[in-house]
Amino acid sequence: MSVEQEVLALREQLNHHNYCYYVLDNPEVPDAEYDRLYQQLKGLEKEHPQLVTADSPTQRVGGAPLGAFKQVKHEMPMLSLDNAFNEEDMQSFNRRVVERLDAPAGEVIEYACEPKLDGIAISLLYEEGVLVRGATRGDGVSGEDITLNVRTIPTIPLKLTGEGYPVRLEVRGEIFMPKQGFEALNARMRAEGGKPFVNPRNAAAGSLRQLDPRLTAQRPLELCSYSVGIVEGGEMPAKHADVLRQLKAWGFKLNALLDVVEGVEGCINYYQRILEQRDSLPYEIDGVVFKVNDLQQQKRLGFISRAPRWAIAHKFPAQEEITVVRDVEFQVGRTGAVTPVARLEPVFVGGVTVSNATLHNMDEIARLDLRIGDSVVIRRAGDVIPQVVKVVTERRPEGAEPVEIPHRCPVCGSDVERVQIVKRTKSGEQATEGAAYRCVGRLACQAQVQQAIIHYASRKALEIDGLGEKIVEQLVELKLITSPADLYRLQPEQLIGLEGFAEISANKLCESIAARRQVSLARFIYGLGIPDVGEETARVLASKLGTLARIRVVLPEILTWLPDIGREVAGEISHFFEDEHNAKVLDDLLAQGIEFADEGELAPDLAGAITLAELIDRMGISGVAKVGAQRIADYFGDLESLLAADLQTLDQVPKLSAKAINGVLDCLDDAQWVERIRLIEAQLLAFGLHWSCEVEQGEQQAAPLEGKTYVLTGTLEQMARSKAKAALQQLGAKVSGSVSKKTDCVVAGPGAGSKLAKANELGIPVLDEDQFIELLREHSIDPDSL
Ligand code: D41
Repeated sequence: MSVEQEVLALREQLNHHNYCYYVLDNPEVPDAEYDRLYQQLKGLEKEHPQLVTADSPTQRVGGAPLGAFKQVKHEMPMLSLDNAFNEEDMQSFNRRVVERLDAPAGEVIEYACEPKLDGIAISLLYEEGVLVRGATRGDGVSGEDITLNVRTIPTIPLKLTGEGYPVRLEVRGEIFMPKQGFEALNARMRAEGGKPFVNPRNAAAGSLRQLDPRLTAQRPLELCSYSVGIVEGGEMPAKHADVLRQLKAWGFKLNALLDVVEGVEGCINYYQRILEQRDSLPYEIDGVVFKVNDLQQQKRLGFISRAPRWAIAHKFPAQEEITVVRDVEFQVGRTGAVTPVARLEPVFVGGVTVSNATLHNMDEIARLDLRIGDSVVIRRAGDVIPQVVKVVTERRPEGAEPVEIPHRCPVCGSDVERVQIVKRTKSGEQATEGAAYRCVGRLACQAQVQQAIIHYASRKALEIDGLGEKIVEQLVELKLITSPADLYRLQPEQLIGLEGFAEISANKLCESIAARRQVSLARFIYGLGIPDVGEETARVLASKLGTLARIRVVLPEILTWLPDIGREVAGEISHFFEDEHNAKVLDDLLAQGIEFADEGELAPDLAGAITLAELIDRMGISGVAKVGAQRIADYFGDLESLLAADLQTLDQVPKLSAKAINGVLDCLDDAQWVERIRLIEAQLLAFGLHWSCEVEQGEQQAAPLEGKTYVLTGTLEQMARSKAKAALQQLGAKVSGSVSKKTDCVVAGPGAGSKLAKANELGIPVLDEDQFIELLREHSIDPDSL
């Protein structure tokens, strides 16, 4: 096969796999196979640059960044869509269609139905099946040339597949960003200190407007085609839905919700069906579009001004509306977090009337530049809490007051303190998420007591039947309870007479509280309301550590061994249990007879996962990451040997960088650090764990020197030190860099110094080189073969 043929064959395969992946949602080969073919093609194209064509799958991202987009005039104007907002509008649309077509009485019109994606309308021009131009719809008459950007979108074919496509074909569609990609993009923007996008539509628009196509390529964009414009030198099907299906055969993704219905009833039915699915769809839609399916009929209907008479968009209730912020108030949560809430002029958005919206924290207010009296855009998508997405600064009234954090808690009057929220990214560096404020009032703060008890009694925690928010509010208000432990002391007489309580209901509540003295450890931990500890983390703590006693004392470093517990969460957990007030409440709860049905041992997988290398990795030694930690652990074998290390011994750790050696030495000099690591080891021992577990996992179980620790010192004359070490390891011995009580034997060559002296001092057996070689021979190792 010639190189040309090979290149063509690779392109054909890659295009085929792309089609299976993006259009059919059914990949034929694993990603690795695709990557292999792709790299192969890239390699050939590099060797033979004359064979590179614009429609090659390798050429999606290319071209120098532009200075500005060129204007392009659409050969056929891109029409706009009329809107219907209710059933009545739909009925009159249908009536107009029927009358214009002069359809015989009783004949129903066939409509194609599509979701109306919330994105950016574009035009794609294909000549001889090759994408030659992509442009925005603009005002429908002319738009911007965004060819380089649309080429980066994987669901847009650079070359049409199959056959029978017209010589010139213009495909029109909507470019959108799926919800998941949008959330991920915004998370990335926030982490990088950038301004997040208000909604997926703005994110799609912003991504397409990048002058550097390499930036567009990093954005999760997709295309959904909805019609064709220019068709020259070829035929298209006679029905709209079939046109879209034909486009699928040529390489465009077909929306799975496309349907064909009979008459306006069918349309109204479709509208309801899609509305119900709206929140669960992976992309945002703002309505559905109905089109007369028969293209012949479409032609007869024509259009008025810019909109076709044969199509209409039936809009869903808006998810964004404008309203006015009357005030900003501060709420106090169960952990004392003081968070701002916007009190709004009531507004109907996303299907409900909204009068409050969360503002998260003070940084969010600063980012929005929100003042009291401002007009704001409120967004309520799906079931999420309404958000303030932006301030309409143009409508700001004169003298609008900025929002200030109160110095005193609005509930209890205690001081409000500022705490920095620090989030760690995957790569380990810290990103400041912003400033949070906390009321220091604790027990004195009714809001905190109340929220803590509501949480304790809630369904996912202790699940105390009949103890709802309203009742807790009353009990706290009347000072009948000030902590979850007080619940168990409540007497029916205290309840009788409270709103909604008579004798029977009072007895019943006390009984259901008493019945919850027996609880699973996980529910109880969750119920404590430790910041950042949700159900899943509570389950992990309970199942891995087994007992409340261990959970109460576990060191944060050890917590980070547990799945999904990072340093912040570990810190929150330790902080919670160290707190005196929390300790009192906890003791009180236990004194009230709380019992755990399921306390047990430390999880065996946790015991197996804890290694010296991982401990070293967690000790924050500068210059030492995972690999370095492993090397240090392999060399020293136990903590005592590491703590006894000096520059000389560290220098012998294979491949340990100078920076890492210095980092270790600094730590060894730091009494606090040494104390900390000893404390951790002591706790691990108390939990019944020891480093020996990492050796037991090895394969050398039957090895003759298993469990023995050897130290090599001085110069060996008959073999290299590395070979001596390898031989010992082969026999199952650990080779350590320093002599301690745990050393079993020292091999000393000429020039041995302090280590030999120490061995003699501790009474440890010492072998010279000849005796060492004898030992190897005894165990069938030929020193000459090493
Ligand atoms: O999903 C959409 N946003 C969508 C937009 C759609 N499914 N169909 C559409 N059909 C048309 C006509 C009937 C004019 C071919 C459209 C649009 N137009 C459209 N999008 C933006 C302006 C017009």
